[in-house]
This record gives sequence, C-alpha cells and structure tokens, in this order.
Amino acid sequence: MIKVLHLSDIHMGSGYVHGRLNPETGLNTRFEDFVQTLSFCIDRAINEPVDLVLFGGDAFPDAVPAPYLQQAFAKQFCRLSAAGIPTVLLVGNHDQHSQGAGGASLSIYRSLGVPNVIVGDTLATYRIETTSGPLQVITLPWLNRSTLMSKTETDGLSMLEVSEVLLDRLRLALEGEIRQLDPTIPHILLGHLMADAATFGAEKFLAVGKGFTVPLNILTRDCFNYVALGHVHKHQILCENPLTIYPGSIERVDFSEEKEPKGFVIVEFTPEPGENQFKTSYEFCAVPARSFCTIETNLCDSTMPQDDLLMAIHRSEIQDAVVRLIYHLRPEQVELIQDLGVREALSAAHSYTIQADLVTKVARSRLPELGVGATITPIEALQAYLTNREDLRDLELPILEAARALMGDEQGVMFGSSGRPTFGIEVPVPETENREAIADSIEEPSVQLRLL
Ligand SMILES: [Mn+2]
Repeated sequence: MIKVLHLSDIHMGSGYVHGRLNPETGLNTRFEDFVQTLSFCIDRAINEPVDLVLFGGDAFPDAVPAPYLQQAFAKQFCRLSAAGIPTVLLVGNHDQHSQGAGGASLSIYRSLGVPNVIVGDTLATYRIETTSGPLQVITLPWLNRSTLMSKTETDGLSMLEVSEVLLDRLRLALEGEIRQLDPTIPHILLGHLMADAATFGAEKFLAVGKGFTVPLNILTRDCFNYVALGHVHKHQILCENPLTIYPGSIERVDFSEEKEPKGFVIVEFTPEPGENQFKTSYEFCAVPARSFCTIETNLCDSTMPQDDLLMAIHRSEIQDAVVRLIYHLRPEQVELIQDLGVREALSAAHSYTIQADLVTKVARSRLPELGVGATITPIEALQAYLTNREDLRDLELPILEAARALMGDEQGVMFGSSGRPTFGIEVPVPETENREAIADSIEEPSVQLRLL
C-alpha cells in the first residue's frame, strides 16, 4: 500500500486584514495562523508517515514573496526532505512570475538541489521511488496562453478559438505523457487548474489574470489512479473514478470561505488483481484553521437594540474567531447603541469589524413610479415622499401648497402681486423673466429627479 498526502493552496501571506500585530513577534497573527496550519499538515505527513506529499500549487500571494514568507515555507517543507519523504511542489498561477524570463517562486528548490523535492513547473512525468514502492506523477502546472502558443499563433483568433486550440494542445501533450507511463505502478495526475465542473471559491477574487477552464473529461482518463488538483479553495470531489479531488485551501483567506471545512486529503493505493491494478481510497482530514464568523442582526423593530445586539453576539461562537458584526437599525436608534459595550462583548474574538447599517424609512422600492426611463412630476414625487414621512404629516398640506406655488400652479401666492411670502419666509421677488427660467428648468426630467 502506498500512502500520499495531498494539500494545496497555502497562500501564505494572505488575509492580513483579518489579523492583528502580535506584539511578541512583531508579525501579523494571520501569518502565524498559516504557518501553524501548514505545520499541522507536515506533522501529519511525518507522523503517519506518508510515502509522498503532493502540493497542488499557490504557495504565496505572488511570485515574489517577502523573505520571511519564503523562509517559513521552506522551513516546513525541508522537514519533509529531512524525513526522507519525497515531495512534489506544483507551480500555481500565484507562483508564476510574468515578467522577463518568468520563473516561479518555487524553482529555488530545484536550483538548490533540495533532496527529495521535485518542482513541477512544466508538463512532465516523474517516476518517484518511495519506501512503499514506485509511483508516477504527471505535473501539470497552471497554464497560460503563452505556455502553449506563441503570440503569432494567437493573432487574429477570438478568445474562444484560442481556448479551443489550447485545449487541443493540452490534450495532445497529456497524451504524450500518458503513453510513456508504466502500467504496473500507480499513476497520479497533479494539476493546478480550473476544472469546468468545479464550484468557485475565493480563488476567483485572488487571481489577477484569467486562465482558461479545463473540461473534466481531459483529466479523468482511465489510466489515472488519482487526479490531484489545486487552485479551487473549496474542498470537493469532482469524480469518483478515477478519484479526482480538490483538497481546498488550508486556511481561510476571507469571509467567502467562512462555511467551508479546511484540510487536506490522504490517499491510499492498494494493489489488487485485475485490469485496474490498484484500488484508490481517500480520507479528508480537517485542519484547525482559524474560524470566521458573521453575525448579522436586524434591530429596526427592537425596543432595546443594545440588549438585542449583545444577545446576538453572545449566541455566536466568537471565541478566537475572525468576526464581522453587521447590524441594521433606524437612524433614531443610533443613540441607543453604546459602542463600548459592543466592543467589550466582542473582545473574545481574534479580530472583529463592526458595520452599522442605517435603514432609512424612505426606500426607493416604495416609489415604483421611478422605474428606469420613467419620470414623475415634482409634485407627485413630493406627495410620495410626504406619504412616507409620518413625522411630516401635519405639514403635508402646507408643504404641498407651497410647492404648487413654486411650480407656478398658484401663481401669486409666492411671487404674485400680493408679494406675501408663505410661512413667513422672506422670499425675494424675482423678475418675471427669471421666474419663467426657473419654471422651465423645473420641467426638465433631470431636474425633477434631483428634486427628490
Ligand atoms: Mn490558483
């Protein structure tokens, strides 16, 4: 039996906004979280022990990580090297450098000749001798258009045509690798890609450039005993035969991953008689990743918003979590919330953000007349506004009256011969021409809207 640990998408150095400075180390606590979780994975690989570790790509946020990130990453993977456990480090989109001659942040391990480490930065097949027997791994790093096509070849082609040509080339190149495989030992395809059957996760927000999607049937060939994938942060099993898995990321980068379990997979290959030669089984192993917790509560109808807000916090599991508190309340309730008390209730969290959302009574949805391309007259708009403002009910009639006067319906009240200002406001009487100009401008639809 051969045992393989497959992890992916470490992204060490991401999500600092959810951490705080550790005064003892001077480092962001989220960096320390990522190191701790990676260390947990490496501990498991060594203690098990597994025969091989596969890393599915995306080590850092970009291809030029700060030295302390490189160092922390190297420290963990060198433990595998020292323990004699072979490791394949696949290059993901975040590991590739797009400038000059390119290269990848992980290539340093090959340059230094770190024992037992293979860097997968090209499509290639490796035969790996493990203590439990040999394995074959095809590495398929993140592909961009320039990997498989030159610029002159893509000239004049649409994006769709380019993608089709790329996929044809990938199919061919993969076929070339498959034909060299030794059928008597287990075959693994290790790829960093977006499979077309995958559910998206936070990776779509992290990626700068767009890659292309690979149809699952290109990957799930009968000859493979396991298809180990990286790139998508949400753990998922895409196919049972051959077993095709995204282990997902090991730590949460943002709140979009709040509900996702985080971990790695351990895959076992057991020899069995017959055509398929090996039986593949797997286990998802959860890691103690930092939990994220959203508390959202609507206090608009609450008579004791502070108490209800504190209750909502106490009901949530905020201990050591990254928390975001979102509460909705009416403007007149604002003074009923004591910020200090709320912050004290949140103090058990690892870090927190508070977002107070003021709900105003006049909602646009209550003015259906104001659809796209539709306008209403200023008087109708004012009427609708006043209908929604209970506090102005007593003034509704005088306001409307004054508005009509302004609009010229009742000329004479405001600007007329009497010269008597309404509501005791001193209104300068303009020249007749100016008055017409004002009336004209009010007829403009844009002005009508601005009046709202
Ligand atoms: Mn990726």
